[in-house]
Amino acid sequence: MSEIFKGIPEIKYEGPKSKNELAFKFYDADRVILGKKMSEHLPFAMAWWHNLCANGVDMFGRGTADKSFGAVPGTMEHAKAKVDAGFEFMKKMGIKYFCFHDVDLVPEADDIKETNRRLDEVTDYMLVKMKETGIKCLWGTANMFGNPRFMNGAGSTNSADVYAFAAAQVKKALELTVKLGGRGYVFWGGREGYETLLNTDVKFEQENIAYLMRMAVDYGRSIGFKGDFYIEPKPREPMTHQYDFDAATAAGFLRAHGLDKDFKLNIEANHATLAGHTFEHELRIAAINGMLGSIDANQGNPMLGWDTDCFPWDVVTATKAMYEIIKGGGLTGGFNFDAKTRRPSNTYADMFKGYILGMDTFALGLIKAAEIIEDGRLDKFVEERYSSFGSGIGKKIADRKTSLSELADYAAKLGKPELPGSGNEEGLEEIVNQILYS
Ligand code: XUL
Ligand code: CO
Repeated sequence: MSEIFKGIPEIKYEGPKSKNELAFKFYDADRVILGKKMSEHLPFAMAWWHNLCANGVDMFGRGTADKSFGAVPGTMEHAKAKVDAGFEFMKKMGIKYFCFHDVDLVPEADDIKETNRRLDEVTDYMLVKMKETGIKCLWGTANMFGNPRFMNGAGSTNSADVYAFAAAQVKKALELTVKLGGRGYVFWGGREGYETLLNTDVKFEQENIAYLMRMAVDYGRSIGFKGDFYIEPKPREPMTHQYDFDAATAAGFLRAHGLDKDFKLNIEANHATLAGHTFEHELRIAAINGMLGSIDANQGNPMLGWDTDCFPWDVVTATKAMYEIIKGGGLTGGFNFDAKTRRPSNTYADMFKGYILGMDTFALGLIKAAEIIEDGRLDKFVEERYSSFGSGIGKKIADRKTSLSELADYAAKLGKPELPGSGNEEGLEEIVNQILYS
């Protein structure tokens, strides 16, 4: 097999002063931060769909990037060329994981039996490459939104036949994930949502989605899948109302349907901002629910109201995110770059630059988050902020050892409480800036 990304070397760490665009300035895989190597804190993954399939096509024009990798698109030869390209790319980047949808791997045939045969063939080839390189699978998923049959959803469809097809795809994608040793299995809502209540039975649709997930857990466990299942929340796009709106909604859904032991969340930055939240908010909500699973690392464009899947370059957000992840006990998954280069960034070198940017951004975020934690001033402030719950009536509340009557008597004796103290937001932001920029 000949080299595909000719002229692009293995990407090395050269340090913050380097002017080499094809080098890391901050991601130094073996550097130890808070007792762990950077590469262990940051298990980065390549998204098969954006990196190897997306060619820049949008609703106004054709693709700008050539992702044929020397083969004719739509053929099995092309499917294998993508494998060659993907493994060469990951090796040169020092990326240890990949994520995939079933239909990212092979052209879908009219008959599902033939699609599955193609999937078997390509994953045999991938396994060889995985053995050669030591690269692993972070998670797999089934694309249950692209094909027209899913126009009304998959688990939430009005058609029993389409539901059966969705189930068949989940079954196969789970088998492939197990075959490739994947750490996780993702359900992104796809078209699981609705456009208008005038034609929709929301309760029935949500219960059907939960049943599909339950069957997936039962089948997955029966074939030896030991990893986590993930819901990837998103509030809108493609449907006007997506059922997995945000982390809190997804956590509630999982609990309501008894799925919370097997599922965690895959939090995507751009989905968080579409929901009107920050990335760090979604991570905190996942963490406090015991559902901090995996990350789809990207960012939105604040000028645009849709899912732009930009490579992450906002270091402040990455710092806040890494702060939440470390404080939340880390991920069971990793950092999948669900991100694509901009349409005019259409060269092979741009593919590498996108990942260098994303990896350096999270490396900086990790370095700075560790400094904030080691500095300790934020923690100390928060601890003091709630200190009234450490003794007296506050301790009784914290220990759940009081009652409305006792609290009412206490309040009556007090007459009037003092104001609860400054939140010191500006002071804390100054501390974060001081650590970020010194
Ligand atoms: C769509 C999205 C998906 C999922 C996997 O917004 O994020 O790519 O990550 O289906
Ligand atoms: Co995603």
